[in-house]
Amino acid sequence: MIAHEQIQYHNQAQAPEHETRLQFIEGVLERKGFNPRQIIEQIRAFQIAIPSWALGTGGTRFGRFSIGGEPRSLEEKIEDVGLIHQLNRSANSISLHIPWDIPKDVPALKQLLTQHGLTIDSVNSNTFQDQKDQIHSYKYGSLCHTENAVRQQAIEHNIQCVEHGKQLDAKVLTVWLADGSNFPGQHHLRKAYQRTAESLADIYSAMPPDWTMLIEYKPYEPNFYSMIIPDWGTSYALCQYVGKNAQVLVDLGHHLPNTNIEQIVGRLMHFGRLGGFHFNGSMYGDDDLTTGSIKPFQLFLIFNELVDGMNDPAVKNPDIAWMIDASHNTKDPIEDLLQSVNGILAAYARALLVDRAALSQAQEENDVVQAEELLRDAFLTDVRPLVAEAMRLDGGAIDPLAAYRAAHIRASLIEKRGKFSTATGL
Ligand code: RM4
Ligand code: MN
Ligand code: MN
Repeated sequence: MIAHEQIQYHNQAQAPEHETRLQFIEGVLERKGFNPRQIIEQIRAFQIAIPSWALGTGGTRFGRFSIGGEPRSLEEKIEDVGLIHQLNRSANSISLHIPWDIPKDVPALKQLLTQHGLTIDSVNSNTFQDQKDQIHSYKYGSLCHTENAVRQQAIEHNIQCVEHGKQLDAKVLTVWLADGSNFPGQHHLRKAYQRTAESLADIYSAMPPDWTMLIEYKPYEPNFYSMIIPDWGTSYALCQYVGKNAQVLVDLGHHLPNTNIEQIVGRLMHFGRLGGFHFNGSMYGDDDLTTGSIKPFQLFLIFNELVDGMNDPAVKNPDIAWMIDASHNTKDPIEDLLQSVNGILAAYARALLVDRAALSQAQEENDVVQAEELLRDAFLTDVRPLVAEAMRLDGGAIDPLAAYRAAHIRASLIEKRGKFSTATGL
């Protein structure tokens, strides 16, 4: 935790510069016919979940370089997310991964969550690793496995995840499957799909009716010849097969290079099946980099599509669960998450600045240049003062990253938790 006074003290120093920049952008927007205060309110309302597994240092198969002071328990993970939320007021929930985050003292956890103003966003199952006490191995798959006993074990695990989630008032189960094959001929592709669909249907029917199942896709890794759910089309087909409370989850890093993700977003919203979003930054694939660090224009275009869909009364899409899904090999995880939240909110804010009526007219008239210019104009607007103001109004820091650094939080976490503490996760 950081003292409220510390944030206020920090904001006082930042205030003159912030005010100048804010007034300037407010003036620009007003002249264009926007209501800047309304946009700030929309930014304030946008909340992004933090995954419990992103609070420690991530590793690659070559090594792991610990930052120190990593959370050693679910309680400490909640404390870290609480700190992020205190600084930016935009991260009011946490996603759990089972078995990394099995809740033990439920009343105490609930109290801790309330104390930090947090809720549980979703529960994520893990059938991509074998656990110590596990009877059957997932080496050759989980929900798709040829042997019924292995499938049943994986189904049971997912149902257990729902049980853990219920204890903490979660209502979303996210299923990401590592299942797939590494060599041609290894899988009977159709049968493996059919077994997966049936297993997912069994999990779905065990979920309470007010729960949502999010089905995530990924084109490769850890399997490199075929993945059971490689793309949004497969996720969508599975959702339709299992039931109306199943939705597709788009993870930005789960696409092959140059995939048009904004078009996927548009399609899924059109079908009313876009239920969840995992933000990260990607250069080559599932790189799990800071959101917006590599392709900010693409992130803006994705938000442009999201905002358009969310504003259109003809679109019958459910509310979307927003989450960051990143892994930090190089940076302090908390700093990376603060950067990501700011990047996401900035992309959202820019998308709110698109003149939709003018864009629609340009599209109808096939005025290609005008349509593109309208998007570029919104994208090139410096919206950072709007994001900062949204955070400040909610009691957060004008510059959360600078406030975090000024308070020397990592040093105190290392002092408290030790140089070699390791968080469960990847
Ligand atoms: C996967 C995927 C899932 C996450 C795991 C840890 O690549 O993105 O969302 O649960 O990583
Ligand atoms: Mn993901
Ligand atoms: Mn991923």
